[in-house]
Amino acid sequence: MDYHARLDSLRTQHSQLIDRENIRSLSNGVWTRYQYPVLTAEHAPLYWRYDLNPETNPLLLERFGINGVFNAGAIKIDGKYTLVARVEGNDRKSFFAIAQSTSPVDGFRFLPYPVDIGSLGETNVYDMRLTRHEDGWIYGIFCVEKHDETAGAGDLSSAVAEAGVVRTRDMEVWERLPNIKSATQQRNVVLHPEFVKGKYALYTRPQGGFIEAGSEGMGIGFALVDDMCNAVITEETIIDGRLYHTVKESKNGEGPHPLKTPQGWLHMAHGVRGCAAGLRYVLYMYMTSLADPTKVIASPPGYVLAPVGQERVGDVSNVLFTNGWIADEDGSVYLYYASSDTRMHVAVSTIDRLVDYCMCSGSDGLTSETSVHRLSSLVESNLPFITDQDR
Ligand code: BGC
Ligand code: BMA
Repeated sequence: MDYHARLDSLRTQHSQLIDRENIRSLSNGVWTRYQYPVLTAEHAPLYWRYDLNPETNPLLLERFGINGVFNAGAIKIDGKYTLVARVEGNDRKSFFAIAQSTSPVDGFRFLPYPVDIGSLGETNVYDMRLTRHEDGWIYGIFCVEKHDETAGAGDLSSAVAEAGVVRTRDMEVWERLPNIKSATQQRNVVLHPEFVKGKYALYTRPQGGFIEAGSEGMGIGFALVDDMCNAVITEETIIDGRLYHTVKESKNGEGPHPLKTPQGWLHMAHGVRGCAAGLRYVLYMYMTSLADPTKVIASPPGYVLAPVGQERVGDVSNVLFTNGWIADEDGSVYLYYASSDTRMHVAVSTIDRLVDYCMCSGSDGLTSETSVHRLSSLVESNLPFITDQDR
């Protein structure tokens, strides 16, 4: 195929992908998934992946390969559903790029340039949580990672993770603030949208090592800091701990910032357990009190979403991860979640459904026996409603 024929065909495929209408699919009543991913590597503009000059690229070869588009922060701004995606090149380095649509479920298109947040000497950045704070700024907190210089010679995988911070008012001009200072490594740090006791409040995830939670990594923490321009974590309270034989046995981390409801703050998080296939990441929910955001008031058992179908397979298989959701004016909530470190999906719910799910699903009894009791009492209370068709 010559240059022009190949370019025509690439352009057609790209616009068909972006213009494809999404369709509602699987639902557990709590979340309804949409069938097609909302962002993939193939959504990247052709002018990112190719040098389009026929003189310098006569064979029309890819010059900047995109490995995956995932773990996006989300915000609605000027009526546009806006995702700040983690875009990872074939070279394993990731960066942030903004994709927007006037629809919450399809039509996402990348802005021409990636976000330039500068550098404080890190090797890699990823997983931005966006928070429109009551101080008037939109903050982005993300993970910055670099090699652990104290690692032994030849150990190239020990790394150090910290929380990086940027802020913006318009999603165009970004101001890089100093990384958050903490005695432990940190990933999955999220800014709470309101002041708490007059301070900025952070959800944290202290960890002993880069991968292992270690004795410091007992779960999702909560910390108050005076200043986001020089944030220092001094005291952390673990609000949602890791537990033996649960979906968050190995690790857990806050997803996007919690949503305020009359009944409490609604949280979405990821839980990780180890198994023969490696780490398995699923999504779970909980609620905290409006009066005391460190107090968990609802904690339904297990996950609310886990990888299904094609979601199970990708660059890092068996992973669902989220760091973005949008609560719309009409009470709908759009969850932007990634599967297997490869692509972004959307699922929809409503505030009412999510509160009902959290408040009315009971809690994890932590043993097989309690599961038997919980199920048996459900069957018993269902007896008057069971018809022949159900048997
Ligand atoms: C990867 C992340 C991953 C982390 C821990 C990093 O190097 O970029 O995607 O979450 O390691 O496994
Ligand atoms: C990490 C996260 C994500 C990633 C996940 C699975 O710990 O921070 O970036 O999606 O592992 O690889």
